[in-house]
Amino acid sequence: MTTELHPPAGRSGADGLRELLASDRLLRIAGVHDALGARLAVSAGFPALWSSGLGICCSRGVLDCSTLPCHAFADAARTIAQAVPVPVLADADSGFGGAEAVGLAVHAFEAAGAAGICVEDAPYPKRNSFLPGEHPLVEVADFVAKLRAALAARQHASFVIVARTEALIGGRGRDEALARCRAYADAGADLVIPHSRSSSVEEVMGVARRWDRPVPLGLIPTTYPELNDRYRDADLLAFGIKVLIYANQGLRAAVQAQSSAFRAMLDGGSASPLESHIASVSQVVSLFAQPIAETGQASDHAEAERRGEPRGAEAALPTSTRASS
Ligand code: SPV
Ligand code: MG
Repeated sequence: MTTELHPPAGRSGADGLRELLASDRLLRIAGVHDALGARLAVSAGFPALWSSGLGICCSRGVLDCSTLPCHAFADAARTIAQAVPVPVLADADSGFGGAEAVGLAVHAFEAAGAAGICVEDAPYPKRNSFLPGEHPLVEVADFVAKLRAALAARQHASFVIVARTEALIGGRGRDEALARCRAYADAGADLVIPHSRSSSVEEVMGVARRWDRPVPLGLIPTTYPELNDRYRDADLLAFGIKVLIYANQGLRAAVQAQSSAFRAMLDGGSASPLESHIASVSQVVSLFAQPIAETGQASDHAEAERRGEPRGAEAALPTSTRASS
């Protein structure tokens, strides 16, 4: 266990994210929207975080439809980045406007300490990908112009620009999703995400199987959680898939746990049956009693990830029972 008080320069910023992207391991990123979620995810072993637009909006009681301004997303990313010594990839929706607005967003997120942003090819204002109804897209040339503006606005060349296409969400099919991924990779995106809300993993894999660019692909397996039951890490890497973003599983776990707890207390007229199922106050307080790097957990996990060693709970398993990768 390391005794360092602070992560080495670069590990938690854009250089750190680039280092993780360059490793030959699949990078798993957890979605969070505040410092508490960030601490929990990093303590569990996640080497990088996604600051989730959906989570940020839910935590403020608004719909994930460009309801909040860029600075609210950047402030949330700053809070998350300051809480943990790992890189934060910030959800920047559809860029908060046109090409000029996305340039300003890059400045805001860089200043907030994010390692990079993800911009999607929905128009502004956007609508959360899981809302029913129409999901229009901006023209490819317009989104490429936006991406170029984002790339040109960076103060540091290592700041990561991720392009996400909503083509599958909008029902445009795999051919268009693939064409858009190619156009965004060719325009200079560091990572390209074909987003899907199909319950079948085959929708995105139909795109990934035809991937023919050196730029890595990322997936957000929200509606197709069986991805890792169907494909080993090594298989995903062979298709060019380098990143999995578990964008909202933490949020959904919290919703479920809190709803059950609140109901149980009122139904039973007592908090007593809950006690053995919930964290103690001292556990909660101790989460923030010292910088997380002091515990060595986050940096140990990130280090293990880089060295290709097992992470988190997996490290506690006998070698023979660990998932192959
Ligand atoms: C988010 O976390 O806000 C995302 C991912 O964009 S999702 O909600 O799954 O579309
Ligand atoms: Mg989002």
